[in-house]
Amino acid sequence: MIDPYPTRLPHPAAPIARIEPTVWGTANTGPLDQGALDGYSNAGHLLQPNTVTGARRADLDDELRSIAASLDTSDPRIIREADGSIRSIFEPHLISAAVKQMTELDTVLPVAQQILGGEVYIHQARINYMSAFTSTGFYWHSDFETWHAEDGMPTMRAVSCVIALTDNYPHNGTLMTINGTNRTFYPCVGATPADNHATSLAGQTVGVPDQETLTAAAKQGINQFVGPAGTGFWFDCNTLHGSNSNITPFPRSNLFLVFNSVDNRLVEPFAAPKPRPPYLGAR
Ligand code: 6CS
Ligand code: FE
Repeated sequence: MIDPYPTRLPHPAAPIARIEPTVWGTANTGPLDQGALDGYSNAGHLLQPNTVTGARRADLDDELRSIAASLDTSDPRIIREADGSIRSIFEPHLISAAVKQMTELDTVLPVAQQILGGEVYIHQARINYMSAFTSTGFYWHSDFETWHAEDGMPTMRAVSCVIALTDNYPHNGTLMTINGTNRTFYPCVGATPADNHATSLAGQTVGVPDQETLTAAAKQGINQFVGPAGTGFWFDCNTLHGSNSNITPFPRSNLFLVFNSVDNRLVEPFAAPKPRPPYLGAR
């Protein structure tokens, strides 16, 4: 298969204009109206208040603690900060029935199907805990760049649905996206080390855009995901995003559900020695 988005190169390469649409469906194939679809296509993200409400929203806090407690401390799906606190847990939808139900809400699954233009499956799911006081952020990156290089995701036909599990403020490690970056692929320099995910999930150094690229891209504006627990936030697989550290007393825990089109199934990695484990890229 010809690689449309070469990355992890030995030398810098020019940005590549996105080949595929950002929105694959239409206004009459799901709950989002034309304005919402156009906004998502232009900005690369879309805020959806009240994605999880009522009783389901109320028991989210309990779920956060019970998921962590239900795993063996050496479970590879638990990613820890340097101080040992939990940074992320992968596959929460296979661990918790409450999280599994969120993947099927009317405010979630039909939106993913509409954006991706058909049947979808969960490529990856995780809870980023962004604990109080000492949690560290995520440097700027495109998820698709990693999923293409390390998981073998062929094209840009995937979307992340973020559900705030705690209140997201501007000051507690908020998720930031750079407007419009869904429409440009930024090749990165540096080959993928073997078993890169053993370190990349606690601090990504490979597959990050250079500062010249970020300076130019940021001129389009940096958006912060802010909202109470239960708020939803959709962003395209290729949208550049990152988050600051959280030194406040308020944890910023978010559930990330990554939907991939069934017509975009993973093949061999485009720039890595071998595929990553299924809890990072479902096969
Ligand atoms: O490597 C990955 O798949 C993960 N890394 C980041 C920083 N975002 C997407 C995903 O969780
Ligand atoms: Fe990411």
